[in-house]
Amino acid sequence: MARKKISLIGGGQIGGVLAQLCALRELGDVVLFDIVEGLPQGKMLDIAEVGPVDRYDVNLKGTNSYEDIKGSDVVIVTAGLPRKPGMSRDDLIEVNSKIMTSVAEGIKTFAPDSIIIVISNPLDAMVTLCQKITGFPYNRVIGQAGVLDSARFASFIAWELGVSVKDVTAMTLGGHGDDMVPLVRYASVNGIPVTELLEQKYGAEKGKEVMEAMVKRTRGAGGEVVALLKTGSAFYSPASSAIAMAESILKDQKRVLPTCCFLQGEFGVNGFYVGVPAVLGEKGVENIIQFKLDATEQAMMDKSVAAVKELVSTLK
Ligand code: TXD
Repeated sequence: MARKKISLIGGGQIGGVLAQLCALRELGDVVLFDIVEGLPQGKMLDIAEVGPVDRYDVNLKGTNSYEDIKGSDVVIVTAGLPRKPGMSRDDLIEVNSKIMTSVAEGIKTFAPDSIIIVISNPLDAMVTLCQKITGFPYNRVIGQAGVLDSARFASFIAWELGVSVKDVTAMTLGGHGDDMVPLVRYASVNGIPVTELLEQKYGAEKGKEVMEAMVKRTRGAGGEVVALLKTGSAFYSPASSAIAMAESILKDQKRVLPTCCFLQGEFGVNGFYVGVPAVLGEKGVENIIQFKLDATEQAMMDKSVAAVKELVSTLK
């Protein structure tokens, strides 16, 4: 099997962790691109030099030239500014749109057959823009938000119930904003509904309140990290989340991961990028898994989609 190639556009906080994770998992050869001279070269040299300790053997290259991304199977984009305390993700749209425009042109020219995973914020708008400029088919341009938002939700549930995070499944749908939709009904501990476990622990009413608080914390979880860091946003968790998606694509694993996908009628949404469960394999999005939302969930989904629509409408 030919060795895979992953290119990372943006060599900042998330980009650096992405590169290290690609190396540790030997996903393939890795190129790290940034416009700042020396930054991607320095990070990749640093990661490469510890191969003998961590025992990975892949080619790692830092670059300021798009030529080097030629032949990429997967491209992950983190180029763009992160939030500062008090900012919403949407405040980043103007400056990050300009950056995304140049990035998408670079990918279109030099890696026309790649599958793109966008991480830059505001996520739903940046994926939309990236697809428009590259003109790639929708299945090959996707965004990372749901894997992380879901992991945060699952973490809070595990901590609350005192069980291993490994045994909790939970999922969020919708846009990557304050109106995201954590799916309470389907959150489980090895298949046992979390709602039932909370009711056992606290009684019906208090159980509901505790769940509501976890939903609220999930929605604000990115901001919670920003407020603590003060100088940027979360970077370990978005990197790991995007790597789970990239790995499923590179190894054709067909994992079902909440992914920001272009919808054409699914969940009642037409013509917008929104987070939904998708099968990720060698073709990118190979299937969108649909199921019936109840009235409350559908109302939350509609609200989240409305926010995405409004955000996307401000794209120039
Ligand atoms: O889950 C998610 N989707 C996210 C997204 C979770 C957390 C943060 N998320 C967003 O990712 C965040 O709001 C930012 O928009 C991106 C990247 O976050 P990161 O923390 O890595 O930001 P940095 O450290 O500032 O890195 C950005 C890099 C930096 O090195 C710049 O020099 C570079 O982007 N940059 C560019 N690279 C290529 N091309 C251009 N034009 C460019 N402009 C800046």
